[in-house]
Amino acid sequence: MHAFAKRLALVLAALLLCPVPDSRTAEPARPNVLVIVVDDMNDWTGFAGGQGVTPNLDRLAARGLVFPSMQAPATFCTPSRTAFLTGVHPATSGHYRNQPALFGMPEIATLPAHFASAGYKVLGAGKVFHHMHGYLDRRGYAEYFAWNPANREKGWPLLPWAPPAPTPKRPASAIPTYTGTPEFDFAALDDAVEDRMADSIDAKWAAEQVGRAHDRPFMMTIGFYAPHKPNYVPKKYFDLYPLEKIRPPHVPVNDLADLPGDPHVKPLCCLSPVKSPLNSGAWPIHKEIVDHGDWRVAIQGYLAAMSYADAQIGRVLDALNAGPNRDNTVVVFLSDNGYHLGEKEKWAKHSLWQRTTGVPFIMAGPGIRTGRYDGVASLLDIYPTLLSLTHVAAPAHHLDGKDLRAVLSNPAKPMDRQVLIAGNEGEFAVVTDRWRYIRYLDGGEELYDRHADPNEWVNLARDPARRKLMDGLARLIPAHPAKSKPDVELGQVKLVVDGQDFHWEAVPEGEIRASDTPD
Ligand SMILES: [Ca+2]
Ligand SMILES: [Ca+2]
Repeated sequence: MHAFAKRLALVLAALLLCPVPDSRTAEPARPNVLVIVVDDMNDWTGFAGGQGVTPNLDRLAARGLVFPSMQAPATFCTPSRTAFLTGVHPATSGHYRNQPALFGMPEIATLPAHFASAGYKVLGAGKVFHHMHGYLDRRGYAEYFAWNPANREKGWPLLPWAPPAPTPKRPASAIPTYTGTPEFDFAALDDAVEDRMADSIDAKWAAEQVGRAHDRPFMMTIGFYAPHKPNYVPKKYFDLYPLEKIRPPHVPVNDLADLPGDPHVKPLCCLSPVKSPLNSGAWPIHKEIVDHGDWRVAIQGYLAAMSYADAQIGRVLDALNAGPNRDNTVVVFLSDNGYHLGEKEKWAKHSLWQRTTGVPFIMAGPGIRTGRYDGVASLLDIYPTLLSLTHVAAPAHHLDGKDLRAVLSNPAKPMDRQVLIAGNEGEFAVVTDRWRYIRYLDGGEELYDRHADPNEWVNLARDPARRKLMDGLARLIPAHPAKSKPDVELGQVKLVVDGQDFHWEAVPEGEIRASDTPD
């Protein structure tokens, strides 16, 4: 070959190997994705104007878009997580309760699995899927950080409230002894133990990963257990909240009188099979807490854990911002559900009210405006929105959420959404920018004007003039929602543990076993 032609060929080959970005023809650069999930964090965060001391989240909020009206698609931990990780609504999948994620639909490409198949290096740590044996769907992960062998085999990477994590002698507070709810506990630990705590260890690992260069775009999913109860966190976080400065929420006398049925007799959510006093029922727990003078004490433990979670998130965000991925990483921050601290005389979550279904949510990064978007949106929207931001093609299965890309670039323009939220099987809420409509299994209804009554104190459902409005909202509730996936389907899907890895496999027809999963 002529020397010039040879050089030209070499140059052309080099150009092919290292294409020069061209706005007309080049594939758009794919940003990294960092998904940060917290457990049971409500909107008492600092950036939402609450009492929580959350400086790291506040900084993320200042450089991103905050969604004050973001809604969880379900009121329990597992279905909310399953929904955002699959893009499939509980009314489509039948995942309403805390069954292991993805039972009955192992063919669904989860967000991590789909991004892995699109070429992303997918990393994970902590509680992203729900915990417990086999709840963690490992498909797609290049690495899932789980250093404790026993917990790894159980699909629960590291328990935050059991050894080797530092814990106090339980119960540590007076509340479990009079409420009978052992999980409802809190204690200030020695500040020196912070680095030995589960969320801290996961944060350290995640920080190392997001702070260094990778050979391809990465997706990091990092989940923190805090502020889920029990709240065992270092004393310095308790010290942020002197008891005398804590302001319990206002709970109007007789707020429950306008609920359908008698909430002090029948459990909330009517035919709910959930009988835990934390979940609903006759609300004895709130009265006991107030009678014992422990309202501020119980709030203090929760807020301390919120600040501890914020500090761990800060470790990850600081590493991201100090490293090579700072300008090319989309950050998504979410909680799987909110939390009652006495509102509606209730503690914990599982209700179809704003206090449970409203979740803190921030997106930040390239292509995302700063400020706030006040319209209603759903955690289901995460999957299609991340596809849009990363130019990853859609998976084979139908996604029930909406792409929020238009909102991210122009938050002033409302989407006018109607969002469906699943409670217990057959119980739903429909939330729009203006209204919240709730319908229970026995036909009981609630209607709240979210503009005039953001605390949802005045149930308008008994006003005949609202009938047409409620009928219109009820039309979003599917006539035939998917039946709940029963736990007995354990035998249809097998958990395969392989070294540090484990995944689900469908058991071939005719080989249905009772269960491959020891307790
Ligand atoms: Ca949760
Ligand atoms: Ca009321």
